[in-house]
Amino acid sequence: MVIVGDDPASRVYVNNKKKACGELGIYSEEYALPAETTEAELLELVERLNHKNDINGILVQLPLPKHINEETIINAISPKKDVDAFHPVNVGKIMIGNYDFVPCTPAGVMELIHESGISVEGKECVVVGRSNIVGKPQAMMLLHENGTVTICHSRTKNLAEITKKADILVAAVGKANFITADMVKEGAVIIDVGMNRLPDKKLVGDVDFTACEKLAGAITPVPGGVGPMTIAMLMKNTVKAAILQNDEKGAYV
Ligand code: L34
Repeated sequence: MVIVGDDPASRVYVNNKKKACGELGIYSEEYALPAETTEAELLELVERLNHKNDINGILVQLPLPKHINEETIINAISPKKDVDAFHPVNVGKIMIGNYDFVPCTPAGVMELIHESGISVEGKECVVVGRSNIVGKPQAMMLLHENGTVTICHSRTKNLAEITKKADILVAAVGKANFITADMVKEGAVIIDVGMNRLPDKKLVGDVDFTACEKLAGAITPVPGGVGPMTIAMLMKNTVKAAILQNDEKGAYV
């Protein structure tokens, strides 16, 4: 795990990831670099980790400081060690539907859906948000399970009209209380990917939980919903990376 700078939210997430590794018996190293770290220095570290034999997975926590180009860094991570599934090679595989690494947050959402006994097939699925980390891969994963998928974003007209049709609604916007009860169909499955810190330090998602809970068929809370699932999926990818890399060396047959 590589963390650059001192964003308090990133600190919490990385600590949670470290803790999960410890609980599962996965060896982990943390590289906490100062905010002034240059892109060249970070690239050098990534390159070193690419070649480090006792490391099977590399995760560079986002966001990075503004002077570092995130795409440049992601492109430098070996696709075989890319446990976030952010490298273009892995993103491409997700698009095709034949992939080694699941994108952690969208996969966590899918796991919640499956574990709740909900089928995606033929459902109206609406994803609000089109980020490379969540919105886009989320839409793909719902599509692979035969959902009818709509992606909404900041330029979408008549947003509420579209979200109101959703059987499965995934909110990944980054704005507290963005999804209100009047935007939701009765009985809908509402999955809240948002992670917003209010001025009073309270952590909330993108969904007005109290109001939407009354309507929803199923709903995820924040905290204690998608966040911990993201970490669980990261652990899954890390184990997979280790198995694949050991396979290559002929250790597993
Ligand atoms: N490279 N950067 C990279 N990979 C990722 O997968 C992430 N993400 C997102 C931000 N940047 C990243 C995460 O890890 C978001 N994210 C993440 C991970 C864990 C939690 C939240 C976001 C989490 O543990 N949430 C807890 C509460 C945490 C708190 O108290 O602040 C929860 O219960 O939702």
